[in-house]
Amino acid sequence: MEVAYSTLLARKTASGAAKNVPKIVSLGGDHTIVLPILRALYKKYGPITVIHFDAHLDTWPGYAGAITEQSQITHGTFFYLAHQEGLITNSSIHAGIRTKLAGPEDLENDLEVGFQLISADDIDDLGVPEIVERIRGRVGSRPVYLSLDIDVLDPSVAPATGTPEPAGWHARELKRIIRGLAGLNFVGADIVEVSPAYDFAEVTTTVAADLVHDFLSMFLSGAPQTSESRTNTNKIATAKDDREL
Ligand SMILES: [Mn+2]
Repeated sequence: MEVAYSTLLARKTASGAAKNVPKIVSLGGDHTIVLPILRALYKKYGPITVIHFDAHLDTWPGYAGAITEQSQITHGTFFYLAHQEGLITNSSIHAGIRTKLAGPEDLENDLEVGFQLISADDIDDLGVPEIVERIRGRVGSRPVYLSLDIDVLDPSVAPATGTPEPAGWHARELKRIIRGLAGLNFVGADIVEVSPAYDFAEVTTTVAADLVHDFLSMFLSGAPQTSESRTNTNKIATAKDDREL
């Protein structure tokens, strides 16, 4: 994964300008792929800031039952390992978290790894605009990698995943938050933990593909969504309502 990612990063973009580094969107699969991706991005950009959408922290320092060095590397530990290797900054942020904790030490460790935390319930208490502002304020203009575990969505919206957690976000809420992140200094993105074998009527794969479309639109547009463009969107919606009335 690391060699493949580094190889693609070294290629020119479609525009051909050497200074334009390709932005790669990876589809998975096990979330562990983020560790080699971060190793490759680090070589290009230095320490990376991460925006992480997930039900779980993925910052565990270890794994009960992991008895070899290799078995420590899992989809629950890769961010801890990335921190140990110095690949990520301490300005990262999780969103959509609603995991069961082993104890307060899980959160203490999470802070140590460099993450701030927005919980799934914050969608009700803070709302979409405040969540967007917190994420934008946290990462600033740093090179940022977007990692989206499909289990951030409620299992009724995205059932085909390995560790489903009830009471997650709806696709509409997640899409609004992601659109609000346009204009940040993204260096790559992924959508992971989609398991088509467990899907029903392609519900999960449809929403996953739709989110990837949003990533690509965001990468290509580059422009932040301003309050003016939000107002314009509202105007379009209002005009449509008037027509329907
Ligand atoms: Mn995950």
